[in-house]
This record gives sequence, structure tokens and C-alpha cells, in this order.
Amino acid sequence: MSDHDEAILAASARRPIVPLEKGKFYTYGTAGFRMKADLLEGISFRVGLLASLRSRKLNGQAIGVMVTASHNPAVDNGVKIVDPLGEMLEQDWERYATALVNATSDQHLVEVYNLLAAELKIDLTASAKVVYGRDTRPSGHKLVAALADGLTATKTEFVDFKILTTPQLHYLVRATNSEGTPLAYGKVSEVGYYEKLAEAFVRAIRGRKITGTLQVDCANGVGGPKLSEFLKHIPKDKVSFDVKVVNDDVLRPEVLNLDSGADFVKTKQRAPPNPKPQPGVRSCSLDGDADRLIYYWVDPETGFVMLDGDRISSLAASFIGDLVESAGLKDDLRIGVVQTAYANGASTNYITQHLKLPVICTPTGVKHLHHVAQGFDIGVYFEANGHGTVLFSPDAINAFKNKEPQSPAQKDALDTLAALADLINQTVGDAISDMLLVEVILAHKSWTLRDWALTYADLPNRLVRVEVSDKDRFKTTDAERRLLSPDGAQDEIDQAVKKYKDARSFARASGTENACRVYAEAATRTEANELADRVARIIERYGTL
Ligand code: 16G
Ligand code: MG
Repeated sequence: MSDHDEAILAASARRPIVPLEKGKFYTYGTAGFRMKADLLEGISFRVGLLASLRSRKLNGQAIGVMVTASHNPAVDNGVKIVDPLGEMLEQDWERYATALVNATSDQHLVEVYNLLAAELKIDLTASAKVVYGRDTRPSGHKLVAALADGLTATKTEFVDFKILTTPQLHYLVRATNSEGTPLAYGKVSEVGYYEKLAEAFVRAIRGRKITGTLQVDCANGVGGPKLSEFLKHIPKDKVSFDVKVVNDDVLRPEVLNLDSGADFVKTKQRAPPNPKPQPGVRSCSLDGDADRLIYYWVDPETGFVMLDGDRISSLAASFIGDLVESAGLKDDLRIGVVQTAYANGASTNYITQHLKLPVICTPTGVKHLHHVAQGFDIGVYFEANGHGTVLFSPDAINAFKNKEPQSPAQKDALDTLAALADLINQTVGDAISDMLLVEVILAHKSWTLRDWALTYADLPNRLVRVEVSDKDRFKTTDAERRLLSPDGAQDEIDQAVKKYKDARSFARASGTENACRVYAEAATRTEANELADRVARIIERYGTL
């Protein structure tokens, strides 16, 4: 038993866990613990214990904790843990988090805590550090107080960065751990984040002109005030960037993510109703914690056109691929694109056949894509829903900075690449940073959103949510593209897909709610809808067996 025991016992009594019905457990899911906020106080406290263990295990490096429920309604909240380089918590540790959170009493919690420390050979007297932040949800306040209790009980040093976007917290974790080293990621402050982005933005634009106004819908989430703050750091004499920030009311919690934001745009496939969409305006939407981005405009002739994560991915891959070639680095650096099964088939074709870049498909969830993207020198990863970023290896960054240019054009390409490596958040997908990347690329190419949309035509597609009695019976393989169980379901899906042209469909259990999701795409809208319905009926049937 450690000398933290008494303190943990006492604090735990003040931050109790809400018991679930028999046989049910809290789980650390794709995005940490996420649920109704009133269930989260005890969980947040226990996450504090876990974060302290993780920090001690990693020689006192700072661990991050972010309190957010992203695009969920205001009554929800969530707690997730960030590793020292700003990445998602290592997967092995998810079950330790789950074990702590499901301890059945204060005493049991202390036992699990000490058991983990022993099993993982953690010195509980070593120093530990945690940095944390929260989005604008009113419940966040109480949850970080519970978290701080967990940190105090375990004698963990901590820094409360108050209200942040999720990617800002990831940035701050990496900045904290790299401070004073040759790999310093940036100043350890929110202002440091803005300064880094603004400086890199100016360098990446290289005097090119950004045309027209960009309207940014912030889902009435934390991205609104943070984007406005960032814009103040752009030197007006160097870049003229006309941004209209809309849906940035963070004072009324009930409007958070309401009829707005990246999730609304992506799932409803239309522009937010407020402010009333004006034809032709270049627009984009962030989600509630500003780690997802979707572009769109309303065309006076054809109506709403959306440019989602797949589009951002192919735009970035194409632009960076060209720069690498101009920089004379094509033979030195491996560029690849990482997608999930939800990527539109047309985007995959465009990337493999037109851009001639390799594409790897992973299961859903940022952590999977991020991990695979690290295998490339330049790894572009995006989910269709707008989560994503571009990762540069140390070799790539070294080459941008140190390769001797053979011509002015080569120098220009190298400088732009070096600027992009600073502009693009290397820790996790970041809607503000991704938006700046898109604006840089459009400015370089002198492209409108229409030019961008014309690079390829999306296959019509449809996503259906299917209620099932037990989603866990649906097991997948091949990066979620095929069902292993229930027996026979995949054969039926295969039969259905065969009936349509250029068709593809798959079903998987959601990682965030108790339901299955069916995706279908085909040559025409009617076929895609029909196929989605058929497969949904198959899943419904197997789901109620
Ligand atoms: C989470 C994931 C997101 C994924 C989504 C899928 C992170 C930060 N977020 O929001 O990447 O697309 O879950 O949800 O990893 P689903 O499993 O319910 O379809
Ligand atoms: Mg989010």
C-alpha cells in the first residue's frame, strides 16, 4: 500500500462513481469516457489517478487530460487522456483506465491503483505531471475540479489551461514535454499556439492572395472564441484574410452543436440554416471541440456542395506531393494516405490512380489512422467526417530545412514545405490548423471551391444507423470492411452489393453508441439508397435474432 491511499480514499468518497446496472461497465472508448455529464464526476477523478500513473511510468513526462464531448449535445461530456507527444493514450492503457473507473468501492479503487502500480513497476514516489483543459460545456468546471482532486491525492503536479480546443490541449502537452530541447514544439501557452500558427501561415502563404470571404461556422463551441483570438495574431500587413466567424455563441449552452457544426453538415449534407446560407460564399464548419473540419458552399446553379475529409486529404496529398517533387525530394521521402472504410471510393481511386500515392485503410478512430500515418515520411490521414492531419517524419523535416536548393524554384518548394510542417498540427487533427492549410493551398493554386470540387466526382453514398439488441455481436475484419460475425451476414451483404454498379457496402458496430452503422455507395443516388436500405435490413434481421 502506498502513502497515497488515505488521500485517495478520502477524495474518492467525495467523488463517487454512479453504479451501472448489473453486468454493465464503463469503457474507455474511441474518444475516451463519454456520456451524460452527471455520470462523469467520479470517472474524471479516477482518470486523474490513471494520468498520474501514466506520467510516473513515463519518467514524469506531462500527460494531458481533455474534458469535452465534441459534437455531442451540451448535456454530455467526456474525459480523454493524451500521451506525452500529444497523441492519443496508448491502447494498452485503455484497459487500465477501464479497470480504475469500474472499481466498485473507494477501497477497491485503492486496491486497483496499487495493483496497477505494482504490475507496471511504477515508483509512486517519483514525480508526475498532468496538464488539462476543457471545452465550453458548463459541466466541465465540476469535472476538472474532480480531476484535480485525483491529481492532488496522488501528489501530481498539474497545470489547468482552462478553456481550450482539443487540439490546443494536444499542442500544449507536446510543447510542455519538448520545452528546452532541440525538438521544442512551441511556447507552452495558448498564445504560443496562436503565434506558431500565425507565423507559419504567413510563411506558407508566401505573399499569395486569399480571395473573398471565408465564413466559419463554429457550432457555438470553443472553436469560436479561439478562432477569433487566433485571427488577432495574423499580421494584417502580410496576409489579408477576411474571415467571418458565425455560430460562436458560447454563453448559451443549449445552442452548442445545435443545427450547426461539422457533424451537422456532414450527416445532413446541407449548410447550417443559420445564418441563412448565401450562394457562392466559401464556408466551413468546425465541430464542438474544433478537431473536425468540413468545407462547403451553396452553388447558385447546383445547390449545396460539400468538401469533406476525403477532399481535404486528396487536396493536401496532391499539393504536398507536387511540392516534394519540385523540391527534388521525390526519391527520398515516402508519401502515403491513410483512410477508413468510410472514404468515398472516388477519392481512393483519385489518390491511387491520379496522384499515384499508396492508400492504407484502417479501422475508424483517429488513433488508428495516426499510428499508420507515422509509417510514412509524409503521412496524410483524414476520416471522411473531417478528423485528420498530415504527419512529417524527422527525416522529412530535416530535408526541408537542410537540403541545398539547386534553383530558386526548389528553394521556394522547400521553404513552403518547412512552413507547412509548422502550420499543420503534428499531434492530432486540428480544425483551425487544417482550415489554414486549405486556405494556403487554395491561394497557391488560385482555386475556388468549385475548382477543388472538380478534381473528381464523389460516388453517391448513404449512411444508415441501425438499432440492434447487442451491437457487440457484430465483429469485423479487414479494417471494418467485412463482418466476421454473425455468421452469414457478410454473405448476404456480398449478394446485395453484386446487384449494383460500382457498389460497395459495409456494416460495423459503432464505437460511440449502441447501434450499428451501414455505409453504401454506388454509381447512382437511387442505387446507393437502395443498397443502403437492403444492407440495413440485413443487419436489422441479424441484430434481432
Ligand atoms: C469518435 C472518433 C472519430 C470516429 C467516431 C466514429 C476520435 C477523436 N474520434 O468520435 O474519429 O470517426 O468516433 O464513431 O478518435 P462511431 O464508432 O460511432 O461510428
Ligand atoms: Mg471533435
